[in-house]
Amino acid sequence: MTSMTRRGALGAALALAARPAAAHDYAAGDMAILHPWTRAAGANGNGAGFLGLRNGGAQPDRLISAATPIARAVELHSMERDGDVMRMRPVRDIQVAPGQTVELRPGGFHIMLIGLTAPMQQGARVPLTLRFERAGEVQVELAVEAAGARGTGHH
Ligand SMILES: [Cu+2]
Repeated sequence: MTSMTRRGALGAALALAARPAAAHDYAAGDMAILHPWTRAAGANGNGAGFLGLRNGGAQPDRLISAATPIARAVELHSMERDGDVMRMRPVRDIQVAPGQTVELRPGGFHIMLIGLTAPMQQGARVPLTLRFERAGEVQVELAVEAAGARGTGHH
């Protein structure tokens, strides 16, 4: 039952494929979500979602979870240098102070997509639900960039 539901959502996601990788932004309450993107990846691997979070409100807010139908699990991660290696660690939340913009980007905070149930192909869009403590829930789409992309040049 669950896998059928998942497949249905995935079909809808892939139908949105092949749009140009233009900047695209979303809003939830006072929180702006700036150009969500990810890298092309094969099924059964892992992926990472990147985006900007701009808190235009007067209160602090935090990203507390994310979900997508195309991964078995989703975690919020930080990445820090530990000697010669970069290590990822799950974090409980990603805080955004009033007036602040926090960038989730390669080498830093990211949304870890664990166990992809389908490939993410360059040019496609992948649905992602973000949940904020104050701003609530918002549905966005990750634009799938090339496998080795370091950024999109939009920020
Ligand atoms: Cu990670």
